[in-house]
Amino acid sequence: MATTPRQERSLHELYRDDPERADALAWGRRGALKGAALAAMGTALGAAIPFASRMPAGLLPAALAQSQGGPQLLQMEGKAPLIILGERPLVAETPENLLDDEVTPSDKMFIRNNGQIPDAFAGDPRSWKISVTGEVATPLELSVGDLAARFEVVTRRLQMECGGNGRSAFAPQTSGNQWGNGAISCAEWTGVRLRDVLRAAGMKETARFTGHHGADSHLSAQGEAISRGMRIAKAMDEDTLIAFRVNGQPIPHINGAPARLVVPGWPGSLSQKWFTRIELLAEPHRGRGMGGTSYRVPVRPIVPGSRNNGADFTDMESMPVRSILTNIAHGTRMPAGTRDVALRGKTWAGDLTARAVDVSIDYGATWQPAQLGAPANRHAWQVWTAGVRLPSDGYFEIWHRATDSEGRMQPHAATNWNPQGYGANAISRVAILVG
Ligand SMILES: Nc1nc2c(c(=O)[nH]1)N[C@H]1C(S)=C(S)[C@@H](COP(=O)(O)O)O[C@H]1N2
Ligand SMILES: [Mo]
Repeated sequence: MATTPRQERSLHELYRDDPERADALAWGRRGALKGAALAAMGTALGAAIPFASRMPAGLLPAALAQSQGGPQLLQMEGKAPLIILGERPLVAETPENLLDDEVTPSDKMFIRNNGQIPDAFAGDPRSWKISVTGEVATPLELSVGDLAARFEVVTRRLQMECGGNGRSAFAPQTSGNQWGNGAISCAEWTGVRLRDVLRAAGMKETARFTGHHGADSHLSAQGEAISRGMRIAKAMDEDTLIAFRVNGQPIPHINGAPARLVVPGWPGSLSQKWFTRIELLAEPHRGRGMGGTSYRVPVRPIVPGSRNNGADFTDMESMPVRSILTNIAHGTRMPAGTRDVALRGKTWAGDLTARAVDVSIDYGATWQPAQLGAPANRHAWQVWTAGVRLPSDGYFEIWHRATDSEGRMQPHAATNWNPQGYGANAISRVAILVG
């Protein structure tokens, strides 16, 4: 196998499109890396691969999975250089190595829009109005100022994670933004509890679901950009907030100012930005982004790549366990002779917590436990740290894998494939090169 750029790319493409054939070509039938393929890969990576004998068959080395040509970076006032995944609507991911702060600064919060970005509210933010309608005794219309005056104002560190986080791990590729693991933040949100507001409106017995509305319209200008809803139990969770400040400051416009819902641990799409109204419903909400295959996952697995109308799917609720490495970027080059490497990252698990994180430098043949911190409060992520010792210079992959409080572990590959790509929480692999 020659090592022209063209051939490196085709190995990359082959792994993506036909991993079995790529495997046969690169590794041979017994799973031993063929000499020529190893040489090709070594050249492509520019280094020896000390643990090559432990590389599982069928696995594209993480370094080759890096996107060609480098990402396009966001240039927006008040925002860090996030990775642009889409321009219309604007979608931008936070690289894992920008998520090293324990509390995510507002400029590093990812951006996910489904429609047009509304104009910034010109009035006093305290005069922004939110209404409560539907299955209530007294429909309410309250300003942000009223909310803050009438109800207890609380501050919590809360996860915000897109339902599609991790989507790029699915094979075959699904529709939707190809997120890595950076559609996550854990900022300090200030607001009132949604449940206090719903109770003040006099919820009826028949109120079993919510429907959320915001001020942004669809790209076509027809209807709302997105309008999702959830079971009433989540609306009554003490951590579900109507937030009007983040990290002690006004919310950035792009993240939903003057007020937004924060529904931590569940798909971010429930956390309505530019929030204007919540309705209480006897039946599941039917807004844009509900039903079919939207934010829904198979109850029984379907054939990857197959068509399905989602009729037997279930709404995605608590997000699955995940971990990120935040102090070393994918593709980092370290000086020759580096042996001890300190690792630091985050882990979270929707409504649950993580009970363990393990790390491996030999493609998962052996694992060692990381030290795991406690969450600052429920629905906040946890910090993990570990130290690994490398045997030599060369190409390594750092794998990290979290286990949730109910014993579920991140799988080796994304599971429960679904057409719109939700719930991919495969083990992450970060490539480093020493020397
Ligand atoms: N009004 C409105 N709210 C919205 C969206 C939107 O497009 N419009 N996107 C949702 C989705 S899919 C996600 S993941 C989160 C992202 O919030 P962020 O852009 O502040 O990170 O907002 C949610 N709330
Ligand atoms: Mo999302």
